[in-house]
Amino acid sequence: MTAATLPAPVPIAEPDLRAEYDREGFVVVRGLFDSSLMLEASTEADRLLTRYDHLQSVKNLRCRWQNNVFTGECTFETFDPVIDIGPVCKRLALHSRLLELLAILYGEPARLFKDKLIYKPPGVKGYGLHQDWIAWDGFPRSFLTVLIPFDSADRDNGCTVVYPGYHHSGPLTAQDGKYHELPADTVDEEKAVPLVLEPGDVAIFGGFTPHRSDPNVSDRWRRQLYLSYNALSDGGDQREKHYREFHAWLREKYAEHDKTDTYFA
Ligand SMILES: O=C(O)CCC(=O)C(=O)O
Repeated sequence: MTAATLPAPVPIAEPDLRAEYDREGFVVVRGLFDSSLMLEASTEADRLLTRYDHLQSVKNLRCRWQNNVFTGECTFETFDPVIDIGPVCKRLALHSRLLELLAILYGEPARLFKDKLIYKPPGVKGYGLHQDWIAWDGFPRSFLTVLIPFDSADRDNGCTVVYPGYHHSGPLTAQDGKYHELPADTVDEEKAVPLVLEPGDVAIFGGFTPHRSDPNVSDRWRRQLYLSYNALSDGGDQREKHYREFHAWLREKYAEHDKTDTYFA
């Protein structure tokens, strides 16, 4: 497809979108990115797995692992961060259409805070109910996350599920700087919104929006880029500081389990 034949940009009704995000704690925008860019992203995700297989170690702080719910096998799941090894992921993170969308939601420019590529292969476990905001000194209250699917995401392959409205209550667990899962009865399951997405779509949810995901019980992967941002006036550029703090926090957590030979590469 040539640039001339690309579909017209999806019209974004600014006041409506911002009002919806403020009210619900999340929004979905369909067709933000064209199929050729999403194909490039998909190809890069595959290439990263083979090109950087030497990085896939349980000692490497860049990598996250999850158990396979059928076999129990500890399985590579995530690169966090990813934009320093994935130029297409970086282009997506800084893409003008995405930054324009975020500026509508914030009413000011956004700054990239964190970036991870979750592969979620078949069989891999999901995530318990939680909010992303964590009570670390200066952690931005404007934190939000953009989901960019590289594969179709649905209930069977364990799409992320959000619970609208609860973000108005702010943090729902102790503000002690630790990660806490939320008890399941914190939310009304009837309000669950599965983020069923196609490549090109994006979903955006705030740091106080409870969310979770089921295991991937399909035979398909659910590769998805998770990009987090803060509003410019809420701390400016903090990505480097965030990863310094995040690595220190991970090292402490691993040391509690006598794992002290970790590194970042
Ligand atoms: O993979 C998912 O669906 C959710 C991931 C998530 O919530 C997280 O990384 O904090």
